[in-house]
Amino acid sequence: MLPEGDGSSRALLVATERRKGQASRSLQELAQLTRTIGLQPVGEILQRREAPHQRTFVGKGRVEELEARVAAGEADTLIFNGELSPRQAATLEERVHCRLLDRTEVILEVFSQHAHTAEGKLQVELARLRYLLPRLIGAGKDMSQIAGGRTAAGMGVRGPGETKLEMNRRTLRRRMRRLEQRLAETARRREVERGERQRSGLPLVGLVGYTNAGKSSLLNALAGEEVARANNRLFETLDTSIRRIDLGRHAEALVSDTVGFIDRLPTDLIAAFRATLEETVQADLLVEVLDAADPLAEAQHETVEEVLGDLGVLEDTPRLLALNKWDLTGEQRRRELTARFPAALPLSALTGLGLEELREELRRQLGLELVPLTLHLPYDRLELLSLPPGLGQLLDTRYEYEHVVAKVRVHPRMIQRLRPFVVSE
Ligand SMILES: Nc1nc2c(ncn2[C@@H]2O[C@H](COP(=O)(O)OP(=O)(O)OP(=O)(O)O)[C@@H](O)[C@H]2O)c(=O)[nH]1
Ligand SMILES: [Mg+2]
Repeated sequence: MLPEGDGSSRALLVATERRKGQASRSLQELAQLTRTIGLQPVGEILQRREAPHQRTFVGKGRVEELEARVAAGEADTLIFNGELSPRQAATLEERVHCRLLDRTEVILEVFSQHAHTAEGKLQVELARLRYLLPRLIGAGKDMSQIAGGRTAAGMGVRGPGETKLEMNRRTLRRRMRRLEQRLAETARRREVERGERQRSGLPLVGLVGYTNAGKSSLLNALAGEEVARANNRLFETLDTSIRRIDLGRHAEALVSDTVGFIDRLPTDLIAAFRATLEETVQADLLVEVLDAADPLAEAQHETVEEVLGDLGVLEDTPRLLALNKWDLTGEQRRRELTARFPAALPLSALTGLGLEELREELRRQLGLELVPLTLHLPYDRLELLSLPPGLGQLLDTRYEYEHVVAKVRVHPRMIQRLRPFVVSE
């Protein structure tokens, strides 16, 4: 494990960029991720080049600089803003004698610190092992260290031979199969729960968005109570929580909150979290929560689109864009965002601005606007008056000799069933 939050470990961030300024946002994000796992970013080494160097990520001169700065005690950890190939990791480990992490490992570490449920923990461990397997270079490590990531000092020193390495790989693969089986069991449980949800007849709205955009805050604001932990940390939420939400005018929907996305989300993580995310992407409608106060909101929107595409979200799933944290934006930025996203809803989970409009838009897009009807119901069909919650509402009844005159407001999908008894719409 990495040291917890004391900030005593000093990290140098290492990045390459093709054009000047291109990596600046991504480096800021890396610094934030670094602090999230309890390390202190103390400096950056940025090299302009077409692509990371094949063996050493940065060029020869920069590697020498890294060696010198580490030797001078400036930092005890190097964090690379990309994914180190097994070969790069091995070469760098021979050259620079300190702990090396790449962006993927940092994100994996954040995830593992934030995984609270059994399923979340299994998913993170599986993602870690998938990352580790091709990088295992066979020093005689015990499995607990291996599962902790390629972070233990001295790891990467070539081991006594292939046999030990093969044995480690086998053990790792066995553990991965075990994890996959257990995840498959939780997936079956989910399937059952999903069935129950479908029987409730309520539509499912999935909140998606970049990490820290305010998804959990929005769910809490809609629910009117704290149902999901919201925090100014990246990847605060890793599990899916679903709540029944009152959309006003007697309409209801289930709303789910889930793990946030980030630029270059490691593919192993997407794979491991597929079950959790699938729940969301099968929603009847997706609300993309965008942090309007972030100067790079547009880029984050692109990332979210990409990840949704990777997850196989259907083009025809209705989408709604919510420009959250509107309370933090200035006039100029508001104009820019409204011009760029004309159909989006400005809102603030914090102040409640725009929530009524969001509810109304959800009702409209989900077809939950209730339709008023007058019915003449025969006495042997009175059970039809027990309208499922969220799907209808009984306004008035008058008992007459041959039938009951009932005034109702119902969801469009109830109309078919009531059709034979409708006298006026
Ligand atoms: N000013 C302001 N702050 C907000 C608003 N919505 C959320 N925040 C803050 O933004 C931070 C992130 O909010 P979360 O709700 O945890 O974000 P999230 O999208 O669930 O993040 P992850 O679970 O990490 O992906 C918290 O500190 C919130 O208090 C808003 O409308 N206005
Ligand atoms: Mg959250």
